[in-house]
Amino acid sequence: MRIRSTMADEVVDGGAAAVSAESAMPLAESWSSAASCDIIKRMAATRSSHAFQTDDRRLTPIYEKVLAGRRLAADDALTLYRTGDILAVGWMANSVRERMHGDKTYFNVNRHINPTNVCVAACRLCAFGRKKDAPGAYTMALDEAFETAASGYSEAVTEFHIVGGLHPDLPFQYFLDLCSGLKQRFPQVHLKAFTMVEVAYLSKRAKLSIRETLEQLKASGVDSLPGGGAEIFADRVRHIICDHKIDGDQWLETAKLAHQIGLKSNATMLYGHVENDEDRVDHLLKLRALQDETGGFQTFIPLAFHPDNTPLQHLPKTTGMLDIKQIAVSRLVLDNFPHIKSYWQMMTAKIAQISLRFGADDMDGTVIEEKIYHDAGATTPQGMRREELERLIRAAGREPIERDTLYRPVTRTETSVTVAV
Ligand code: V47
Repeated sequence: MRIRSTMADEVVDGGAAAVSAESAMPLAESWSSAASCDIIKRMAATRSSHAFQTDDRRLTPIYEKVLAGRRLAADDALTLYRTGDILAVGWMANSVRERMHGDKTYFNVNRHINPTNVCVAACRLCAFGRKKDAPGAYTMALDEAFETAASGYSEAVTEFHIVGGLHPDLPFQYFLDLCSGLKQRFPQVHLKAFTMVEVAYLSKRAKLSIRETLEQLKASGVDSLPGGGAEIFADRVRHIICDHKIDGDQWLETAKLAHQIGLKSNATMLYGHVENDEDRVDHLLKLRALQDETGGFQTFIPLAFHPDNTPLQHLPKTTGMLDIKQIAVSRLVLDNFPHIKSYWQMMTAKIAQISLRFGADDMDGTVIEEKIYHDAGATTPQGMRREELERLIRAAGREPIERDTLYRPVTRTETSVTVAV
């Protein structure tokens, strides 16, 4: 089959001139001058890039769907995972990314607060959680949590990212007081707090429904929820990596209730352990179906498994190829998710930077004090200055945009921080 990109190379001076995703469509047999003018106009209006090419014939129908803005099916997603042609998959993901966001690349200035690492769940994937009396177990008194929040504040943080273990004794009131206390002290900071797993656990401890739990958290100051705890929805995998957590359906149901009461959330997928391609596709399609229903997800964040110091430390680390492929497949399959985040803390800054041309439009934040990955062997720094993040984004040919948690642009001057509403 001929692809119009070949023709486009003929109509533009210098064969290196490029075609955008929009202009590279199947070649019509007759080529009118009006049509070619239209193409040239569109080419001028869009960024130049090289033409789509692949030796893997299985990718051609997927390419056609992507260009036409048609939804990919489970089989398409499997093919994307199984092809060796990472550049062709990246080309398609990048074309979608540029269609949605142009060069814009988002980051925020945030601080992580992990109030406790005490956790009843003992997930095999985790190096962070501790039993109550184990060495290294900690639980912050509320004042300590407020001090922790304040200690990164000189960076003019716009978000507190708050997650922790499932503590068997801390009362629900502790979490409500934590949020209301933070809001009182830092009224302009967005609280992105508690995974679906924590919400479900708190509801049990408080003997409230999930909806009531979410409503009380919202009333205490929670503005949105992070995407953690999703792991892989398939039961077979969950039994191995996180047996005592809520199951996939409960995670999705909790997210749905959060969205219904007006709380946005993110979604994650932990990959690179014992899951297979079918499990990953199943996970992505379940998220896509819920997003069709609620529209409440903002960002999808694929998380590469870090095995060090976990009971699964015999497993190898993910490769750069898989990390990049996962970003690209996520962008292509999750057509209704506004953002795909390449979390630099977990991917490394170098892979995260490259992924900005493979489908990602967000790098997460400056992040003060990350613990979960560093306990599991991450060797990235625990935080990055805003200037450095901006430099990495610019060096990828993208435009850095500081955002708040709801993706509103943040403008800074020497003396003020303004969020466009
Ligand atoms: O749910 C735990 C994962 C998640 C390991 O919403 C591990 O903006 C790799 O969800 N190797 C918590 N991953 C982090 C998280 C997150 C991170 C950044 C941004 C956002 C967001 C959310 O970390 C857990 C689990 O899936 N995790 N242990 C590990 N050894």
